[in-house]
Order: sequence, then structure tokens, then C-alpha cells
Amino acid sequence: NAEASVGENVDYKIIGIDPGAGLMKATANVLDEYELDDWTLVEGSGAAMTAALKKAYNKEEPIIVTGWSPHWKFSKFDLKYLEDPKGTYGDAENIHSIARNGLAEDHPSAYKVLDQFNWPEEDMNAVMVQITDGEDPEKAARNWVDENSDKVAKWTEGAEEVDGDKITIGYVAWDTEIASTNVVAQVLTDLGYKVTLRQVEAGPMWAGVAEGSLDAHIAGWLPLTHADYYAEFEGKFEDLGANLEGTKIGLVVPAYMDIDSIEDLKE
Ligand code: PBE
Repeated sequence: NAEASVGENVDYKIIGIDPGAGLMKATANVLDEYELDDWTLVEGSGAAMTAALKKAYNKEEPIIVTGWSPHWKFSKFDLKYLEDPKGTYGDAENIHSIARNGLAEDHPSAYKVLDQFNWPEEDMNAVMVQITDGEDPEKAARNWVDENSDKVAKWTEGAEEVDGDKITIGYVAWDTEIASTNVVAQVLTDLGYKVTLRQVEAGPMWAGVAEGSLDAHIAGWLPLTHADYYAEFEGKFEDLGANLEGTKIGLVVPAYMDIDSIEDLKE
């Protein structure tokens, strides 16, 4: 409806993801700071969000989702971030690898790989797009590892092979983390590890590494998105630094929508 406000057109709903995501907390702050009191942030999951986006997009209907980059949705749909003049979502961030204390002593080869693992957005995107197109995540990761042995060799440099040592890596079912975690699992498997991937929520992922029930995760969005988790468990994990640089979070809409800024949601 062209006469109606954007709020009326989307029923004052922003399609969110899993409640533990830093993006949800950041979006709650955005609603607060921009005084969007009539708006509701709908909880769901990453998969439910992309399904809703796809459905609206195919009918050219208005929709506002919580989004992040890198993400395959930008290769499949013509989308834009709403400007954030107050800067509530923060600047570009990095994804960090986080190990449990003691991993370096217990599993030096795995530790070395996690420490050396680092890739650009294009590589992560290549894996994500394969998965979106229907490839099994494990197979998509396998394909990428097989086709990029030169890059993988840099991550495994100096890491000795092992004989079936067990490693458990936690991850949340965000498309970015499904891709990265499966790739690292393939690399560790090739080194001789028996790798278990454990899908959890964001809080339990950070807590699991802090308590030692998980050996690592490679899903620490920092400094802002996971700032609360980082502060809560600081000292109980080892931050191995960035594995991907230049991420972004925010409100994302189809390019055909006639709004450009979070401020436009007030009208
Ligand atoms: N994300 C993707 C996560 C981190 C990875 C932006 C949805 C979040 O905690 O918000």
C-alpha cells in the first residue's frame, strides 16, 4: 500500500533471529535509541529469517529483517542495509576464533590450525552459497577444502598429524558459522582428528568453551556483537584473534523498498 507508512506495511514487525544472537540485543538497543516504540522484534532463527525474506522478496512485498555480512542473501537477492546515523550497530567487526584454556597443551596441532585459520569474505561466501543451493554443509566444506589446498596448507603449516584425537567444536546455526565450522572440521579431520560439531545457542557456545565442555568455537563476533559474552567469560578462554575481517550487522530490506535509513521507520 503506497499511502500507508512503512510501519503499517510491515505490521510494525522486524524479523529477527535466535534470541541469543548479539544482533538481537543490538536491535533491541536500536529500537530504544531511535524511539521505535511501536515496533516489535520477532524472535525466530536464522533459517526462519531467510525463509521469510525469500517469501516476501519473491512477491515483492515489504519486509525488514535483522541481517549480517558476509551472508549469501546478498548474492541471491538485491538488498540494502538501512543507514544507522546514530551508529548503534557499531562499526565493521571481525570474527574471532576462541579456544578453551589449556587447548594449546592438550591438542597443539588443533590449536595451531585454529590459530592460523583465516579467510576472506569471498571464500566464506563460496561455501555459504553452495549450502544455500542445496549442498550438504559437510560436503560443501569438503569441496572447498579440496579445491583450496594452497590456502588450507597455510592454516596447517607446522601442525603435526595426530591419530584419532577427539576435538569438539561448538557453533550456532548461523549460515556464516555453519560454513566456517564445517570447513575447519574438514581440515582437522584431514590432520587425523575425530571432530564432533555441536550445534548450540550463542550463550551455551561461549559458556561451553569457558567451562571446557567445548574445545573451541570460531564464531566470536567482536568487539561489539558478542561484547556481553566476552565480558562474562573473560579469562576463561583464549582469544586467538580474527579469522575473518570486516563483518557488518544491521537492518536489511529489499532494494525495492522506498526507505534508506532507520530514521525512516519513525514515519
Ligand atoms: N550473527 C551472525 C551472530 C554472529 C554471527 C550476526 C547473526 C550474532 O550473534 O548476532
